[in-house]
Amino acid sequence: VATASPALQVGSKRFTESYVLGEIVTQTLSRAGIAAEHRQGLGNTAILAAALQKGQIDLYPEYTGTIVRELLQRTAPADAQAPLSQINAWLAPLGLKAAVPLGFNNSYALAIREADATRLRLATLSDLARLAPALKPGLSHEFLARADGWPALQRAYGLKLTPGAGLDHGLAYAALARGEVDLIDVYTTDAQLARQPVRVLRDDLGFFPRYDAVLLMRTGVDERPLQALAGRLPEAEMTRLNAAAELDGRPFADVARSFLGQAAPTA
Ligand code: PBE
Repeated sequence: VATASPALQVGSKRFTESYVLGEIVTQTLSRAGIAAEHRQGLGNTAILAAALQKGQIDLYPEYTGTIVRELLQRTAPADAQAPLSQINAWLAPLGLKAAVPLGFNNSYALAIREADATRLRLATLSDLARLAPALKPGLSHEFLARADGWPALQRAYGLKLTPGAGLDHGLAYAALARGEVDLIDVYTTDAQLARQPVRVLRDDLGFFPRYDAVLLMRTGVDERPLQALAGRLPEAEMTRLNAAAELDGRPFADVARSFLGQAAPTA
């Protein structure tokens, strides 16, 4: 049996935004006088959720739709709209709770090169199904496998495309720009969306749930020192922080520090 670590263990997934948020959470705890360590980029959602339930980490940044569809495996359409109180009622038997809604939604979406979108007149995911263009999808590993990912999306829209091998999300935009693939899954707060000529196809059937960013934690963790972060990250602000880390190459800790510097003076 492992002894409880004195410092709170903050986890993050392996993509830019998760690292940035993990740093913001860790620094917020430290500034409140609570010992905290950031276990960076531990893996995908399944790995983080398992680490949390085993007590290897105490909290990590997560998204409501991911909790409902992937962790809780709730597939009913209405469940995607569940308020945090309902999500917490479902999480309680697992010894978990979600708190501190950060203020933005980061959804999955599919995107193609702007030139293809114009040439093929594609604006929505229904267009993609109806026109059945010969596009080669290059989708991220997690999206290919998730309950709210490719297989269910393909069924919902009747998409007749066959994805190739999974790729790392961090490399998807470059692969799209080079023409190695024609269709990628994106995260709507990705910094690259504003820097590259890509078109995000509208989810006209409303397949994707909301993915509001929250902090997922073990029930015993006190969220009060983190409450100051609630609503502090509108979507544009999160995208700006993602750009600082990913496009300007600033270290995650620096990005978090300058964000927190605005509101929370160092103790
Ligand atoms: N998301 C959208 C995913 C990745 C893209 C943020 C909801 C997640 O980490 O669950």
